[in-house]
Amino acid sequence: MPMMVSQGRPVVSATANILLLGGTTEASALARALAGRDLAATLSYAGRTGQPRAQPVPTRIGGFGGISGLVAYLRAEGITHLIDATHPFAAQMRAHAAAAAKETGVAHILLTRPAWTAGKGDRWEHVPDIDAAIASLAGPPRRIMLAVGRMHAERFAAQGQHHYLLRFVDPPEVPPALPHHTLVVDRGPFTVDGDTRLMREHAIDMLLCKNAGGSGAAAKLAAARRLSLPVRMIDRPVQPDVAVAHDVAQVLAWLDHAEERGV
Ligand code: 3Y8
Ligand code: NAP
Repeated sequence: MPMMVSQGRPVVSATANILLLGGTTEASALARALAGRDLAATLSYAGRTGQPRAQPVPTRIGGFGGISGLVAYLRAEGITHLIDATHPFAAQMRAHAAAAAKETGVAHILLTRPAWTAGKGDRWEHVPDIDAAIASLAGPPRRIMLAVGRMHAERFAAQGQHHYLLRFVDPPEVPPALPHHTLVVDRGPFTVDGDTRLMREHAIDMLLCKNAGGSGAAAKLAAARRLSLPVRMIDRPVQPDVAVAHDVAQVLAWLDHAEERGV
């Protein structure tokens, strides 16, 4: 397979074999870029959703079996570059990827979008994690849009006095054990008009969400600003101390330089 060249520099060689940890808008954008370069790349999903978005590169679905399972996968598949494009709250996967890359010496980079920051007209209150978010809801009943997905929703039963508007990607097998809730089943990316309409229809008086960053989940923040609603913002977990890229172009440049460095 010929070595591809652009602007006179060798780009990553055709012998590269990339594992892309996915589940985000950025991962899908990178997969499209890699498919356009005819590189060997596999996008990996955890298997959290019923029908994950189809990808232009081969995909695999399911956990690896901890750090050791990922180490074994990297070695068995001859992975040369590990690109972690998981969500900022996928803290365990990110920690496992950093550890497995260190153990195997596989070139590794974290592709993550910058955190959101409050702008003009925003009414944000930051909390450090989900537990603090739950504790911060003590008080008289409110109507809260709980845009944190399915995995942690039921923990908010500790503050069962509120009416929660939930949004899940897939319909749950059993209704969530929250005494007062309305469930919407929808997958992002969402729109500002759609989220504004949703918040109005359900007379929402607070938005509670994770600081996911990126564009795919940002509509609700603009909707809250438009409606002058308070936002309870859950800050991100600490990310591993590894090389970081904030967009696809930076990852592609890293791939080329990683190749030039012979890793
Ligand atoms: C399985 C893959 C793409 C990626 C799209 C992004 C945007 C739309 C917005 C709200 C917030 C939330 C949630 C959300 C968004 C993107 C991105 C993002 C938030 C899919 C996907 C998988 C998941 C997993 C899912 C979690 C849940 C979180 C819903 C696919 C659609 C709340 C995070 O039911 C479940 O078990 C869902 C679990 C982890 C968080 C949670 O705790 O429930 N994402 N989301 C991935 C896998 O299996 O590896 O199905 O196609 C991907 C996307 N969801 O390619 O276009 O880039 O972030 N995902 C949050 O940010 O707060 C919704 O409702 O406003
Ligand atoms: P997590 O808590 O950090 O990871 C838990 C375990 O799930 C990991 O140890 C690993 O299992 C498996 N896993 C996670 N991501 C994987 C991937 N991309 N490919 C293969 N296995 C994976 O992860 P999470 O927060 O549940 O997120 C799961 C997926 O949803 C990720 O792809 C993430 O990008 C996406 N997502 C998450 C959020 C969120 O809010 N957390 C939002 C949007 C998208 P093993 O230990 O068995 O290897």
